[in-house]
Amino acid sequence: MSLLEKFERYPLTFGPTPIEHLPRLTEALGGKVQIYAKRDDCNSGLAMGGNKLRKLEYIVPDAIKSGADTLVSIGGVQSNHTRMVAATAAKIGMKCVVVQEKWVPHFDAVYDRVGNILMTRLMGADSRLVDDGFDIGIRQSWENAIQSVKDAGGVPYPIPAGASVHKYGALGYIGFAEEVAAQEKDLGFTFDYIVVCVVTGSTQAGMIVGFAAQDRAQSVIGIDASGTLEQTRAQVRQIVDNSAELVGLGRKVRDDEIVINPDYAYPAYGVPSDETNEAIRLAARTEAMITDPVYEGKSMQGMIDLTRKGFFPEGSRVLYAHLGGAPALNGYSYYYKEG
Ligand code: 5PA
Repeated sequence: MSLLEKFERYPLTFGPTPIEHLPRLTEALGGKVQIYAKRDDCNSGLAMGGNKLRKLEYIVPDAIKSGADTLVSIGGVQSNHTRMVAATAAKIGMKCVVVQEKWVPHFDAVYDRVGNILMTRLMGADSRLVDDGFDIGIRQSWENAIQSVKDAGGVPYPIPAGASVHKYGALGYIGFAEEVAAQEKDLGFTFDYIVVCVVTGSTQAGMIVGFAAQDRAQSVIGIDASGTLEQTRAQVRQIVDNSAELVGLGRKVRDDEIVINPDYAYPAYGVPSDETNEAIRLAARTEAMITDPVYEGKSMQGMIDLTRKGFFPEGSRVLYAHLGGAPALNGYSYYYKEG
């Protein structure tokens, strides 16, 4: 039985996302560990999709019920999340205000004109650039934006960074775990590990709760891309606890079931290392699978490095959760001018 039965879902995605084998990447990494990807990056027709839509599907019914007319959220200049909130607002006929903070010390000339922010503006969102730096917590700039909607006579519906500390923020990725289990039945095998990028936390937290119900939460390997490990870990812990309670998991998730690897977040949030860029190139050249320098490139780097190091025992099947994010590449064109 699904843990999500009692929750309303407003469809924004195509439905279950495909799982595909990545034979050329598998081969390039030595062939001893079979690499697969679950393509949440291809999950919707709304503005190129991605992980936030899975989360937002469980938030929209509450937003509609609240009588709000404006979704208000926050992220960095090249936030995928704010793009997805803008897309959702357009789709459900609400207005949208998004605060875009300077989370990344990055100076490509068109960084604030292309990719995510371009699409966000195109979909009619009121995108407000502010100077504050990176922080996954609750932000004054977001609270000011919520107040500004009220001052103008509107009814805001607040969605925190990455939709993570929202009460329903992790439900979508509890659904992901159930979806994987159903797909495994058809495939005739189970995955030994799931690799996922973690920053604001509700993607991995949802997976942990969902896979805890299948007693295999510790097979979810979070690859930190925040560079603020303690804060991210504490936020994952809190979302896991709240969500486990909300869905009636029936037990407390143990600390050892929350696995976050900090080794690939360097040099900083939003800045790719040479190794990140090599990982992005390898996935692109073997599988035409496009990953970004902020999130998925780092989890790709982590998966590649862990495979090469022998972290996954021979014969393991590893599922890379591809959460989207490719539009941000446009803001990083200087890195890839020669491929
Ligand atoms: C993001 C997040 P969580 O924030 O749920 O941990 O997910 C990390 C993540 N992959 C992984 C992609 C493509 C992401 O966009 N993005 C944020 C954004 O503002 O876009 C919330 C930070």
